[in-house]
Amino acid sequence: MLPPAAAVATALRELGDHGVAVHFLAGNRDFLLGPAYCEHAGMTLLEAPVLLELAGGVVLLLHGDGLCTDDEEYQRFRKRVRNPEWQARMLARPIWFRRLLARLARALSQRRNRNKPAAIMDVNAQAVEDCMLEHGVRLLIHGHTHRPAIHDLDFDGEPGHRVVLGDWRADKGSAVRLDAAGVSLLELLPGEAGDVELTSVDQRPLPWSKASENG
Ligand SMILES: [Mn+2]
Repeated sequence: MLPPAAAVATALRELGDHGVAVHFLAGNRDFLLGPAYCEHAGMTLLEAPVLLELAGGVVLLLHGDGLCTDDEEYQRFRKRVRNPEWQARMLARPIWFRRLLARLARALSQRRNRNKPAAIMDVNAQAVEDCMLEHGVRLLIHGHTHRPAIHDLDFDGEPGHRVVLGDWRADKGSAVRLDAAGVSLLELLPGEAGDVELTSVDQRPLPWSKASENG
């Protein structure tokens, strides 16, 4: 049997071979995943922030952890591990050492997070607004917080949305669909025929479309 990382790479490559363009945007746990693995998996490595031109507008993609600015302890950790020098030092260590360190960091973070109020672990509203204004976007898609929803925002009378993807479990996935009709938050559930059922759990017209005006 292949080790998990190789099995995932093989599955992603198969998906790519079926004509699905696969892109990877690092989060708070997989930030050491680099170009070699992406090439192996046949996917394109993205650098945050990602600005996508879609359906006549611009969408900002982020993992979301950088927006949780109330969690100062985590933001200090994030700054440290996103530093290229720290990453080079870490990648020079043997794999067993990195695995051990990752397990330790995960256990420590779980223990700390148990004592953190839920609001601290969510995105900070001001950080969201600042970030969207900085990039000149009215649609932001992120994950990380495991609170799937579409939030409505207001930019001087113009509508905006923050779409939050849910986490993936063995029995449930989360996705966002964006087309001319709007932006939809989808739930993926296993279907009876071994396929996948897509259900739209929330949707909005695109914030730059006529349909969303005065709405
Ligand atoms: Mn995350």
